[in-house]
This record gives sequence, structure tokens and C-alpha cells, in this order.
Amino acid sequence: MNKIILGICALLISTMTFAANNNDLIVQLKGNSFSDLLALKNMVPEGSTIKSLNFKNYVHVTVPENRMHTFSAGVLSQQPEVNYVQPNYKIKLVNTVEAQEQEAMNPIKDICEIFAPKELCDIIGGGGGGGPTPPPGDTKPGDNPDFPAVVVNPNVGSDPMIDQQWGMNDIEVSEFWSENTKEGTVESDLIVAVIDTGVDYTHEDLAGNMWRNPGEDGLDENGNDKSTNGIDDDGNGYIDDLMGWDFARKDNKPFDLKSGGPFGGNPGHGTHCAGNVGARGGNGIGISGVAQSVKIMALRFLTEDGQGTTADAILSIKYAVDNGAKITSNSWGSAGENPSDPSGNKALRDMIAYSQEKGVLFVAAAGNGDRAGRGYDNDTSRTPAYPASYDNDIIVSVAALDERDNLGSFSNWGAQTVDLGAPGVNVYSTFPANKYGSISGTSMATPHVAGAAALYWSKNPDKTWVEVKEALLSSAVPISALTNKATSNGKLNVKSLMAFGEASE
Ligand SMILES: [Ca+2]
Ligand SMILES: [Ca+2]
Ligand SMILES: [Ca+2]
Repeated sequence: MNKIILGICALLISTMTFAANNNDLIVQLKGNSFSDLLALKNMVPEGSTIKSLNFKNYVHVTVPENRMHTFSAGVLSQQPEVNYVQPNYKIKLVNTVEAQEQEAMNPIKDICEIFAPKELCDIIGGGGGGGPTPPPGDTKPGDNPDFPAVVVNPNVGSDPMIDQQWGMNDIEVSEFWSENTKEGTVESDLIVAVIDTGVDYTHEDLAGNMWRNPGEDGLDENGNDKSTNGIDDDGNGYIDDLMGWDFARKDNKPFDLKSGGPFGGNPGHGTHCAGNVGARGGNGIGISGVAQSVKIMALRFLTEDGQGTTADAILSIKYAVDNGAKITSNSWGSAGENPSDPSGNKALRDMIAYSQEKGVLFVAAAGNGDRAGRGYDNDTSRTPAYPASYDNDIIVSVAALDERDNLGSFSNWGAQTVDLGAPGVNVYSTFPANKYGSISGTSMATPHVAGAAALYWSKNPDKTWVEVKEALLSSAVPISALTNKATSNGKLNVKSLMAFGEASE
């Protein structure tokens, strides 16, 4: 009886997966020979596009809408050459869509404070004038600035806006800096990939800490700039990828395009995250990241509307892992997966397993709650935040805390699935066009942990990812707000992190 019910359930789930008759799919072939691809080509309608994801025989298949009546994803999945078929699940900037949905239900100011610059919230919340106002200075495709020349970072001392960064005091990293700066700022070549909406790589407080791909930097044999010569100088499959790649627009300029204001758009999310990972410290400008001299690799796969796809997330993570990043900071979530289907979004899970195989730490936002903006338990929810809640060990899932050690009202938690808390309410950081401002979210907590991991790993380069994760969690300071709500029961503390393991042996 039970077996029969289970069987029916399984059938329903596999049918449901394709119920929308999705024309945007990720297909895993059993082989990757020419004949396998040819076989796939013959299985999909004429006019379909097939693009390799350069990973475990995965390909991205798009079937033209007007040919969908001749196509069945379910039938495709049964073909002998095909191992697995799944939708190319949509991916969102953590917050954006939820915020749109909240708009009708919550006081506008409350919503605004979750994700919009504070000064903008004040304008909106001030009332009187209709709907949300787009922020000034929207940037559009085509506005991507050229790469800056190599920036020499002056060591002139304090960062003038440091007092706005309550979180840096809270995690006791500033104490580490002051000890550290006696000997001058330690330069680190450790690479953190910010996989997001892009980064304003020209920002005055970020440009000096941007990763520069050594294979695309400098002059080629003809005396031309390798980053603009139109040649894939390092043969990594990407032309002129000096600072990363834009997988959404498929070009070499992963610039953070702003658009649409707080409701549904990107307020400069990736640039804000990058600032907390590693805005240049001690340069007399702006703020400081947790890691003051890290290398930030910019990988853009979320558009200015805050939207992306699983296929582009996979390509982004693969790029980070294959091009030298040790840590990825992931403030985004995938949507539409069925938690009762253990193979849901197998392609993304496989990619994160690859990150683990290569020892690249995957720091992820625990998620910003339900449609009403209330945080929930990722352990028990029917819609846990992904990828933060996948069971890959390499994932460090981060909840958001406020200045008084409370869990942000929007922040998800999970005794099994969330690892620790970090500053995520009213977090001050960099915005595009040399601007700065505060926003809130588990998106903002995540880069604090990524930056802390970078500091620790820079100091202890021989540690494995297992040891780095253990150090992060073991050194977390217990707080009541996270008791039985995170695997560490605590919050990030850089001072004890940097001291971790020093007393023993
Ligand atoms: Ca290249
Ligand atoms: Ca080139
Ligand atoms: Ca600075």
C-alpha cells in the first residue's frame, strides 16, 4: 500500500516538474561525444538552441515557443542518450521579488528598510507622493565603463566612513586591523568571487582590490592591451576577461547596472556585497571591507532586474572555481524547486559539489523570509532557501543580525541548515558611482562571512576548506537569538576566528 502511494507520488512529482511544459531546460547527456550531441539535436525541435555548460555533459536547451506543441521534456528524459532533464530554474537576487509581493501588504517604509538605501527609504517613507520613485542614476546596458588602469593603493590610514559600519565593530575585525596595521596592511592575493549583479569595478574604494586576471592583463606580443585585444590570451574560453565575466549579457564587463528602484530592480546589490567583502581598507577613502586587501572577482549573472537562471549560475561558479577563487559569496536564491524531489536542480547541486571537490568555499545567504517578509525555518519549511539549504558540506549558510544581536525579522534560520549569523540589518557599504549607503538582508550578512574566511585563509594558506569552515563555526560567539537556530548557535567573530587554533599544538 505504502509502496503504491509512494510510486504515485513519484510519478506526480516527475509529471509536475514538466507540467508547465517548460521550453528552457538543462539536460545531462550520458556522453559528450559528437554523436551524443547529434542525437540530442535530433531529439529536440528544429530551431532549438543547445549550449554546453562545459560541465559533466550538461547542456542548456531552449526550444522555440512555437515548436513546443511538438515537444515533450518528459519524453526527452526517457531517451537512452539522456541521463537527466530539469527546468532551467529561475534565480533571483535575494529579496527582489519578495519585496514586490510585499508591497501591497506592508507599510512601504518597512519593506524599504529591508533592501533599499536608507536615504531612499526616507524619501519614500516620507509619504505624500504616490508610488516608489526610481533611484537616481539608473544605469543601462551600454553604460559599462572601461576597466580602470592598475590602481596603486595608498596606505594613508583610516577610512573616513568607518563609523557608519557598526558591523565591523560587532565582529571585532577592526581590532584585528589595528593590530595588523602596525606593520602596514598585509597584501593578500586570495580571490573572493562575488557572484551577483556585477560590481562597479571603477568604484574609488573597490578598484584597487579588484582581481585582475594575469592572463588578460598587460600587453600582448604585438604591444596591444590584452584586456581589449579581442583575443582569449589565457585560453580559458573567455575573451578579454580581465576582472571576471558577465554571464547575463555575455560580455567581459561584469559592471553592476542599476535599475528600477527598490521594487523589483537592482539597487547596486553586487557592489554593496563586494564592499563588505573587501572594500580597500586604510586608503583614506570610504569604508573598509572585512578583508582589507583581498582580490574581488566580479561574476555577473543577475540582471539589472535582479533575475538570472540556473544555467548562468552554473557557468559563474565554474568560472570562479577554474580561475583561482578560493571563496564565492552568493547572495541569491533559486526558485521553483520542489523540496520533496531530492534531485531537484541536480545541475546546480552537482556544480556546488564540484566547488567542494576543488575546495572552494561556498558562502550563501540563508534567505529573507516569506512573502510577508517574515523569516522562517529552512529546516522545516516546504520552501527552504536554495542553494543555502542544499546539503553540500562546502556551503556556509548565513543569517542576518542587527546591532543588538537580534535576528533580522526577515532572516531565515535553521538548526541544521543555517551555520552562523553576521551583520545584516542597516549595513553600510559601497554603491555604484562612488556612492555609499545602507541596506539590509541576509545578502549583506553573507559577504561579511566571505570576507572573514578570506582573512583567515590569507593568514593560514595551508588550511583546507574543512578547516576554514570549522574555524568559522567554532569561533562563532553564541547568542540567544541563534540558540538552536544555527549549527554554531552563534555569530561571526573575527577576533576569535583569527586566534582559532593558535593555542593548541
Ligand atoms: Ca580569457
Ligand atoms: Ca585578451
Ligand atoms: Ca577604504
